[in-house]
Amino acid sequence: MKRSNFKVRKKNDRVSLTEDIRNHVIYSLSKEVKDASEWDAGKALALALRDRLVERMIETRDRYRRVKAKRMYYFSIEYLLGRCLGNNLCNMEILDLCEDIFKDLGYDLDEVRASERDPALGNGGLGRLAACFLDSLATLDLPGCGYGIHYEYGLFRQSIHNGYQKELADYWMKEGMPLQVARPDQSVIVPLYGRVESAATPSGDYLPMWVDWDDIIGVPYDIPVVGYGGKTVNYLRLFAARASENFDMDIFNHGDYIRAVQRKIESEMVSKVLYPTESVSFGKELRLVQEYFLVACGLRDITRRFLAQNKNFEEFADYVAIQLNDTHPALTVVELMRYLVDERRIEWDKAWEITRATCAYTNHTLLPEALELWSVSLIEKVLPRHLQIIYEINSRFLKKVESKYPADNEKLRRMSLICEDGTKKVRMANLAVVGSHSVNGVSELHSELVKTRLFPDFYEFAPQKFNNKTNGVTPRRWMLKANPALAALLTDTLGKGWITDLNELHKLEEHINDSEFRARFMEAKRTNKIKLGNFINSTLDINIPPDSIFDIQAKRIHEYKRQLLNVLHVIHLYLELVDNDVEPSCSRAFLFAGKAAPGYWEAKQIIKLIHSVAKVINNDPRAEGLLKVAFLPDYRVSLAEKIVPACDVSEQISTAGTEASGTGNMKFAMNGALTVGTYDGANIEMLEEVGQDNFYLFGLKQEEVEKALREGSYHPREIYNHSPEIRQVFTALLENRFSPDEPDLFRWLVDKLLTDNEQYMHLADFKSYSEAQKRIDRDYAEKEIWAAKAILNTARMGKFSTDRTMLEYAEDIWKIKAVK
Ligand code: 26W
Repeated sequence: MKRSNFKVRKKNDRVSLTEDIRNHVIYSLSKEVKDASEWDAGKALALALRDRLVERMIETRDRYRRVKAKRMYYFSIEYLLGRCLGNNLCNMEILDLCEDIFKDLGYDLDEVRASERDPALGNGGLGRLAACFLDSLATLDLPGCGYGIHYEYGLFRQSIHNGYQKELADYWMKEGMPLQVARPDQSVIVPLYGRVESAATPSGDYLPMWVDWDDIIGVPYDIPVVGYGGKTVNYLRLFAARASENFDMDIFNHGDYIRAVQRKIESEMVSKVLYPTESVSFGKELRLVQEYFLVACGLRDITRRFLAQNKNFEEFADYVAIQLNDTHPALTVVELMRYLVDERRIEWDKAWEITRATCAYTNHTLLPEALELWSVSLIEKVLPRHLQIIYEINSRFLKKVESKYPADNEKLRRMSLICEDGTKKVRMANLAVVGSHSVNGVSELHSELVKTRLFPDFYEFAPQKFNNKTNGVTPRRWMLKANPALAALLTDTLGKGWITDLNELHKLEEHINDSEFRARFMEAKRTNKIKLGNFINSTLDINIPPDSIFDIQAKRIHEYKRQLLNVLHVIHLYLELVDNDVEPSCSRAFLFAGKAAPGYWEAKQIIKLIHSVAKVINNDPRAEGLLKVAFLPDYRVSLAEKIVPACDVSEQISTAGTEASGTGNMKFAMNGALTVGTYDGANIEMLEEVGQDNFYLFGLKQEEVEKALREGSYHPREIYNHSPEIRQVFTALLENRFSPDEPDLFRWLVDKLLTDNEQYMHLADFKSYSEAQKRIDRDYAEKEIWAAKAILNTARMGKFSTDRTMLEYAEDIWKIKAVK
């Protein structure tokens, strides 16, 4: 490997940037400067930015190579990036300058930024977390890059018709993606299907041969990831599937050339579309192929890079760490074993040691229906050699278990990688646990439940593997970029340190009693509320007074997240007002946003319910100035950036023991919202930071939920019988007050919530939820008290920066170091 010492040449001053923008208009877009539209100028700016990012990416790579740095590769089937232009300019610290330059050229950079499509290559929390991690890794100069799939279609766009969700295709690259760099020269070949032929080495050892496989090409596209300050630029490498030029010779020889080509082209389906479901395992062949495609491309890329610097695979784990983002890339364990054993001819035990030292696994969900199982017959068809290896891993593992617990067949059955009830299936979570040296959950509570509820046998067997890494979010996107009004006040008050050391926010506490500071803080909030109010007014024609409480629940629609509990309470407030003449003491706007998985009927009905309730309340003059309800369609990162800064009350109301962590909760709180929330996920740790007085806690605790459901002692009908409030709400629903044209539309939900042992225990928490809401009304009415609480929330959110999270992973799991 030749040593190089690459120098960054492009400057970030006004003259150089303006010159480069002009040059790109001419040489990249082939236009005269006078003919360039605003959109052309935006594209030219993106290209000028890309020049700078690419230079720094090369410099960063050089720097890592010079010290032979150990690198971390984040394997994730999803990345929810959000818009890139503004974020990159922000991290390069040239956003204001570029706004100025655009003004001089007669354009509006804000409009250009607003026209960028969100790359939505993810569903929700897990994908967004991955994107925040990448930002922090680069900001901390840590050698860590992302690997994923270059989906042609991202998560569907949501449109609403008559209150119902409709899905639209998301062809996110319609206008191109100027920041990405294609790297066809680094393409890799991925084999699939075929069969295994047994053979033997000359010395008589078993030598399996994977033959007659079909192949797909993986073409990498790099998206530069710039850290704050612009020094380190890592990358997110996304692989697109391309047909190889090898035909299926059988078909070809039969003279059917077109069909042979067609077969090839179908292989490009692999990276066509992101699966839009986040809580059920689907068992579809295409998804399995996607998962393998990611793993195979990623590992080929990593081993090529490793071999360029080092030939000794015994040292592999000294240079490579792979983090499995949930079980979707769990085949990494098997593919790495196949590579080491079959291709590098390393003996099994050594290969196993290397594999386990390399891989680490993060679990992101407690819902049993979301745990991945793949049928043995499907794996055998798609990856015949891998199935053999899975069986071998399993039999060696079970021998170890058996020697520790002789004759405990039940235990063996539970810990096996193969589930034998019904058709045989591979348990991907067991595979990920067995093949990793570290297994972590994403909040304190979740990590405890990973040990006790999900993997108790594995925890008993190897307790040292299990650990917690509480999630975070990046303050660069979620404060600096999304909330310029607050960011300016923070920088004015504390200097710029908070941007890269969020614990600096603690110093705000000194200013809580300063009435001028309080006024400025609440003024920033008001600015953001007015902005969001205008947006809602112009898009939905709903008028929201800026002085009302902005109460927001924005997240995927799922029964466990209990949007229903929120709606029931809204209905309750409305009925109090119109039937019982009790006015709420504060005006409130209840805002909802979120997508439902296309096949999730209940979630789609919940969206309909919210719209139906909104229609009645917003059109009732008696509720004018007191209650408003709005559903903001097409929730995505760019919409979240508008919503989050404007929030007063953040709804984090999942049934205790169901939300692994939550990260929206953190975004809202750092921007000065107060949380009404259950004792669940990272809410608990947020509460610990801000204290009981600054968090509206309600509801059953996880142990209480678990106990009731285990014993079958939850009888919602008894609660209903004793609660005039709930009866009034249900009666209104059954009398079709919110569905006058569609009788019985919401009967299902009354029935469901009244069913014994209803899984998410909505009614059990109704009363304490409603009391927490009353406390909010009381506190909000005292402007000064509320301001102090809001400031304290921002001041105490330092822990929830992904900078902290990444440093913990780097030190405890990956053993990687910053390369400055
Ligand atoms: C197999 C289908 C499938 C797809 C995605 C099952 C499960 C998932 C994800 C694990 C769901 C997910 O996004 N989990 C969320 O991860 C966040 C980041 O750690 C947490 O903050 C959320 O609480 C958790 O729901």
